[in-house]
Amino acid sequence: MDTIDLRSDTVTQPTEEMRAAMAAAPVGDDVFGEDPTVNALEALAADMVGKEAAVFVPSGTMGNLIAVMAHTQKGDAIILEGESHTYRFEVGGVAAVAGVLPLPVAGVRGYVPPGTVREAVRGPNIHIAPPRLLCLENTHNRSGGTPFGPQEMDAVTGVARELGLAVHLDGARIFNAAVACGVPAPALTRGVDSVMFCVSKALSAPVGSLVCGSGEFVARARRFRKMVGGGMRQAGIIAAAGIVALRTMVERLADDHVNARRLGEGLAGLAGLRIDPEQVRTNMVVVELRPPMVASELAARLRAEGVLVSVMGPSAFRLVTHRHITREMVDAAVAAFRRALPVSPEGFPAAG
Ligand code: TLP
Repeated sequence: MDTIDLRSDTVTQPTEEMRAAMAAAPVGDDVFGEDPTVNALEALAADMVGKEAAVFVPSGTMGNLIAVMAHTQKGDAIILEGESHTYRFEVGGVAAVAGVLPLPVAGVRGYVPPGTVREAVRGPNIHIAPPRLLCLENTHNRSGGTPFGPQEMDAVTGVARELGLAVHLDGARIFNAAVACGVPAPALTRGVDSVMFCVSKALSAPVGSLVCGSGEFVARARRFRKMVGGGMRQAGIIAAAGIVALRTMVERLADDHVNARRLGEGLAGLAGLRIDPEQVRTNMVVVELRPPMVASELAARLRAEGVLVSVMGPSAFRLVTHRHITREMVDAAVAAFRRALPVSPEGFPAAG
């Protein structure tokens, strides 16, 4: 039985073309700016999101952190959505390392409405940490991979600009958003000062993310990358896979979105699960369980059926489609759910 791994798109393996490019990559010392493959990836990345420059980092977490550091000074405040990855899942780095005060605000399926930004900005007032930066996330992970289109992005970034805030976008999956909205990525990033995106997620590269923005911003971010230990040497070995990822893996994301919708529709038909397939717009499906079902218990039963999922809380989990998940595997996963679910939801054992 082949495992159907729906935990994340981070599990994708490099393609043969990536492995060949890695083996053949010309390299140099990237801390000296001398790795031609890293330089090529950075130029390509900046171009693909319509920015002047980019810096290659080992992870999305480091990318968001150094972007915040490059936009702020210690004691500043940053506004971010309360379910955002940066607020909830990056080990509190913005507080612990960047030394800024996170001001979480309530989003609507992960979107920060312009009025909410206005309400969050107070001052000038001697008592408060001055808000300098707004952090956005597109697609929004916790709300099930929700993409935000150009109009939504322009509305919120326009207000931020009016209020004198810089804007950083956690665009870990920005190409999923672009493909889902049917627009080129720069239509989603034109209003932001910086954007981080990952080549290591659905684009299938083994390692790496890019932080993109103006030349001056990226020079500052590059210093902070060095400060937090992200200066790599012959990093062209991994950058080579990133170039192949950007050239060959973006268009196919549409297949993952079709498969996620199919998965959502299949699961919506099962008793005990709560899903709105209309909300499945990229490669994620968030499944809520009706009580008394317990997510960890159902996840264990699914594991026994060869299906891996990510538990998001006591009564929710997340399924992510990606390059290794075929339409047949989607149907097999739905069948596994049918077997793993109790005959009636009440029959499901509570957490012991
Ligand atoms: N997300 C991972 C886990 O950390 C949850 C996943 O499986 O989805 N921004 C967003 C929106 C992300 O989803 C992630 C990773 C990151 C940043 C951090 O990227 P990495 O894992 O490269 O540090």
